[in-house]
Amino acid sequence: MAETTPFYITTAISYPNGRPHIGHAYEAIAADVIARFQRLSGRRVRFQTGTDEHGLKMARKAEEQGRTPSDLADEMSGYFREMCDALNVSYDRFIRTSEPDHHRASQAIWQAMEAAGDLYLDRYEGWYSVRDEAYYDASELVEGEGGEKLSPQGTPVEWTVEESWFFRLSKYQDQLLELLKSPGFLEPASRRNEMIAFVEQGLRDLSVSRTSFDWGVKVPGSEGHVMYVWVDALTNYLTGLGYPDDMGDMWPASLHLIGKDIVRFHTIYWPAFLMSANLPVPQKVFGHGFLLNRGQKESKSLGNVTDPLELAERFGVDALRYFLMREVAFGQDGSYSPEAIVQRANGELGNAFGNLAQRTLGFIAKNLDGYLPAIRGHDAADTALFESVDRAITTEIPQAFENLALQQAVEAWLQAVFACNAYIDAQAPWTLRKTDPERMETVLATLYICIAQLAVAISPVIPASSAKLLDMLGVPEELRNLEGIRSHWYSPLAESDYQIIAPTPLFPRRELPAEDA
Ligand code: ME8
Repeated sequence: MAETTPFYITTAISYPNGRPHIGHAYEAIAADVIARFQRLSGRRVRFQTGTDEHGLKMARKAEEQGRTPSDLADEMSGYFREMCDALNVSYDRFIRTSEPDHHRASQAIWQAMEAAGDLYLDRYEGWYSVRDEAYYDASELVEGEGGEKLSPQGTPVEWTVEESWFFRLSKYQDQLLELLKSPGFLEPASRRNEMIAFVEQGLRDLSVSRTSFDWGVKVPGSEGHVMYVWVDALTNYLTGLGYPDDMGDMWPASLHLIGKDIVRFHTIYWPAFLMSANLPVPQKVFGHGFLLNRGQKESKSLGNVTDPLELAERFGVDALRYFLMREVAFGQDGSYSPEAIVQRANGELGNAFGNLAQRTLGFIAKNLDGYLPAIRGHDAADTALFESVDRAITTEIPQAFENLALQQAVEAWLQAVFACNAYIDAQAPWTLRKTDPERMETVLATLYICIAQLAVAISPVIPASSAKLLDMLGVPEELRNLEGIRSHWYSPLAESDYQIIAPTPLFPRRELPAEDA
């Protein structure tokens, strides 16, 4: 049955070598919006996020701070989880790769790759970037300003010579090319060409274990080797479903949502590991863009690193969520600033939607004692409004969400909100109150229905505010989904003795603090 189709969505798991930044918040929020939309459409959703705790980057950061990697991971991972909770990210599991079930899953996939004859012992000699936790071919390196060698991501690389297990990546070249070329696997399509070119130039086998440090998952039966951190990190997606035990029907994942810098790991290495272990590959990988602070990358040296929770506290969780989805074309890079957040929050959430709800509910509370208005026959203006809201909630918004065009989904919603505003101005219920009180009631009822529908449709983006509004409207929980809100729920509710109390503002006006004004 369509209602129970499973949908498994994951974010990247973050390196807890520092506190979360705005890019982490952006990815978690985007994934949450998609997960909530899928639940709203009646799908059975599983949503996983977490922290990627092994590897040299973590080991070195801990050493710098004179503590153990596990102590560093415990502290920092806690901040990532706190961030998700504070931003209302509705994950089913927050995974930490240091957990025992994850070690077990990683060792199991290793053994499956070994059984397939895809692992062999050799010696690695080449370049490694600790910041990216990635091996690079000499031909990929670029020159820095001081003549030093840098990875294509601009991070330092070091020459590494070590005994290592290798994975026969080269064996999967043709299968990977076919996968990368299959429509829908890697989106946005603009990221595809780069990956195809990388595979076409010939894949070299991948070093998949390290012997110079021990902070990682132990390679089964191979003393002194820990797995290359990306082998265990990628396996988190299986761990969360119970691998190597029965994973139910959630695998393959419907969507791995990740940033554009880690597409190679997810669309080349990961599918190859899965093919080797004889497991299906994910249905889709989406590489979103980067979020910039007033057009600049955030960095400690520039002193512009923003704490996402501070932004949420200043502007409101839903305002931040709304801004990020509304401002940035999903897939492309985007920029944020306090002014831009305040402008969208005040203009679109506060004035356009919040005021519409406030005026309508306030009017009902004041003039009808809070009793829901009766409908006494709709005219053409009402029908036209119903049609535009219906088009938005049945077609435009769901299609855009389904296609991961998150910004377009919000725009379609906003257009429908504008249509309601134009309607209330044209119908002027405050005038009808004196001239035609019956028509006034129909107008208010029309608005009431549309507002409830729009509150449900935008709930993936602003879940807490939508719920608060639906509570004030008195819309029962079971109707708060795309199917339910289109049913004929209004008349029974209007005939009940439900009474609206004076509404409280949903989106308090935000001012810019002096330092940002
Ligand atoms: O890459 N804007 O972890 P990570 C948007 N542990 N997204 C950003 C961003 C920015 N400014 N900066 C980073 C890792 N990201 C690995 C993943 S998955 C098996 C292992 C995104 O903490 C980045 O692209 O460096 C990635 O998707 C996520 O944040 C975590 O980055």
